[in-house]
Amino acid sequence: MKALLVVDLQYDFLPGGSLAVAQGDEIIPIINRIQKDFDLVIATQDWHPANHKSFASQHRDKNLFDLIELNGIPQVLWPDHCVQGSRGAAFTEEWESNNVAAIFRKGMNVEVDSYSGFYDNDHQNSTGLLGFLKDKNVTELYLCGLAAEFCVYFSAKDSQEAGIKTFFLDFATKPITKEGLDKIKLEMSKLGIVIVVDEEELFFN
Ligand code: VGL
Ligand code: ZN
Repeated sequence: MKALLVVDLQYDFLPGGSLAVAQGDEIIPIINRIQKDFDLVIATQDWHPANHKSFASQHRDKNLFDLIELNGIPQVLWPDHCVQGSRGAAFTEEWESNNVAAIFRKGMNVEVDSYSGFYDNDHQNSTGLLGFLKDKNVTELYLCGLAAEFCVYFSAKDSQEAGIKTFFLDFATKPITKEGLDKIKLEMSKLGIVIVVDEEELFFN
């Protein structure tokens, strides 16, 4: 089974959102088009309590995008985003998401961030995504969505490390920074993750 994992296609990561990824909206029509070619479409949703400790607003004397240590692990301090139940946390209505079979929410523990759709950043808590993929006999996972070098990358890494053949859909993701994207592409190549540059390459590799 080939599954498409659509990562965090939420208003806060799109232009106008609190943690907007530049040109993030350009991938929506691409995802709408390619998702029809998969046996299964699933999604992740960043879903934070309002007092989540990844928010700079929860720390005195800290600035946006400062790098701190949170319970022993490196943490970038983000603007408040994807607060549970807020409009910013909702999936964009431009995404045709009716055929999404399951949604895995993450980042719900105030003490630890969760970039990957599989585990919290400390790898202690699982979302159940891996068990779901195994139950569905998914052998190939294709990843798209936002942001490329955070939630898409860490999800791809966990997928590949779990023994699933993993594909990073470069044409259906956008990064927060180009430097960040270049760095993770190198990491992914080392891990054996396939980087699919063009839509035309899908299912020809
Ligand atoms: C993300 C930063 C914080 C993402 C989520 O979806 O890539 N990035 N929370
Ligand atoms: Zn987040």
